[in-house]
Amino acid sequence: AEANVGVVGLAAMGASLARNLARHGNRVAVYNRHYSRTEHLLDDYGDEGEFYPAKTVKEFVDLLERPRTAIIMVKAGAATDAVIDELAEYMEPGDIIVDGGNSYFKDTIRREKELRAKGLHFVGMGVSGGEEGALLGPSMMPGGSDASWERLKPILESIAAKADDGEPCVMHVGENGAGHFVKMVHNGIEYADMQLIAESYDIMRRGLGMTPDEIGDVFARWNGTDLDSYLIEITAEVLHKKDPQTGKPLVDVILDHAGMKGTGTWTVQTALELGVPVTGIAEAVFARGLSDQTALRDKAQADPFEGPDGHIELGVETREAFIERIRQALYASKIVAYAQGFNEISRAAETYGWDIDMAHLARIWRAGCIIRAKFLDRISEAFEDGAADVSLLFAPYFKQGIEASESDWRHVVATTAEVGLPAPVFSSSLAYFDGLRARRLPAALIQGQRDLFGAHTYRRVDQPGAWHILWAEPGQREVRMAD
Ligand code: NBP
Repeated sequence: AEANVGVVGLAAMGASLARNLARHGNRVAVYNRHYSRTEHLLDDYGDEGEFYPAKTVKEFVDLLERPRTAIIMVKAGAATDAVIDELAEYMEPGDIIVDGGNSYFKDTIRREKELRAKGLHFVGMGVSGGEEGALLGPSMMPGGSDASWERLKPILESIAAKADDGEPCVMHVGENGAGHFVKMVHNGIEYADMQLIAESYDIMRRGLGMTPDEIGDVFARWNGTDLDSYLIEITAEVLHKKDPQTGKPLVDVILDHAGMKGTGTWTVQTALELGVPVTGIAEAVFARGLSDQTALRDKAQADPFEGPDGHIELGVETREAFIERIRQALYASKIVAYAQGFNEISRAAETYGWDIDMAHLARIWRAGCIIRAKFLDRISEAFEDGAADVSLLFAPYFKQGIEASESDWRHVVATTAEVGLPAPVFSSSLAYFDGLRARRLPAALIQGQRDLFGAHTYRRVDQPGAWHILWAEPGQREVRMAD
């Protein structure tokens, strides 16, 4: 046995991760179902470090020092199960299998249980940062036993992205599915963040009639504010890019249908199961869905509805002043989206018995991953203080931020509604915020309706117990149904 770690699956992600491991002094066994990928890796990058190629799974397992550590980077779902089964056949108690793919966390919980019964450690690890991150330093979120973390820690810390203060962007998130869960929510937050940026762009483009270049300049400037983040930075780059074929702004020749691979949908489905409102993420997923409803959108063009055309009349206000309002609206909505995402993680931690250090989690998203942003430092501080225990929105830094942005946020949402520009995450985030602020919600009326049509009972503000009106009886008496 020569290798201290192995990688199975050498497509974009696995090959990059294997190279990253080898570049950091690891002796890396590599295996891929089709050997050609293994050959390519060795031909092109074999001199970057010590690689040990294997043609079969058995050969791969034999190459690993005991106790063995194998990282799987294959397509999520059935392919991952197939690879795990093959590895488990040759591995021995105490060995570690790490799944670094985008697996659904419930699959991870199941697999961990099955492999634990065989004495193997199974670690579900979220890996963020795409191909470049995997090569140069990803943010990694492993979930599994303490014993497996102890052995993985030095290997993973050596290849992780480093935050500005030098801290490696990897932590032991919790047991079994915890790592894949937080990676899923990370992606959900990413959806909301991207949609908010897209809405800001649309307001400037269609609402204010600005060019992609001008808007790119605005985003580049915003990157020097509280919004400083990778996504804002790449937005400026995309908006400044010209189409190599026509010379037009690239954004104008890209078809306006957004794709998705499923983690956003999982985030929302899971939030519904857990009963946590993640309105920002949900609206972002639905906005991508609407963009891809070809028949519906074609029909709306062929048979258009009357209505305003999206143009914003500024009146006495300068364009610069309105752009600043958009920035404030983006910032406030972004805080709401992050707060909701962290709420989903807290609820899952309670439900699945994970002990997740939220302050640390925010810190490992500061580099390597797609949602890396300056304000994650602030999020981390908020959780450290305990100020964000109920919601990030109550941590003084964010509470003050939202209050300072609030009037601009309302103005932008009201204006977009008036001129007919869709801003689903801006507006739903504001509705969530106002729902939170309300002393009384119309939920009381809903309980009344539910009691009338389904005898679902209601609770009273002044007395304990569950109450019901005998709606169909003469006199419509109120009865106490239970305590
Ligand atoms: P893909 O998701 O495209 O998967 C391709 C790999 O899976 C190849 O190595 C392929 O082997 C292998 N594979 C398949 Br498909 N079926 C298999 C089977 N039944 N048995 C053995 N191997 C099988 O690769 P990727 O884009 O590198 O992503 C890898 C994982 O990382 C995925 O779970 C992905 O969701 C996740 N991820 C991707 C990104 C990203 O930016 N791309 C970011 C973060 C996480 P073959 O070569 O023999 O066909």
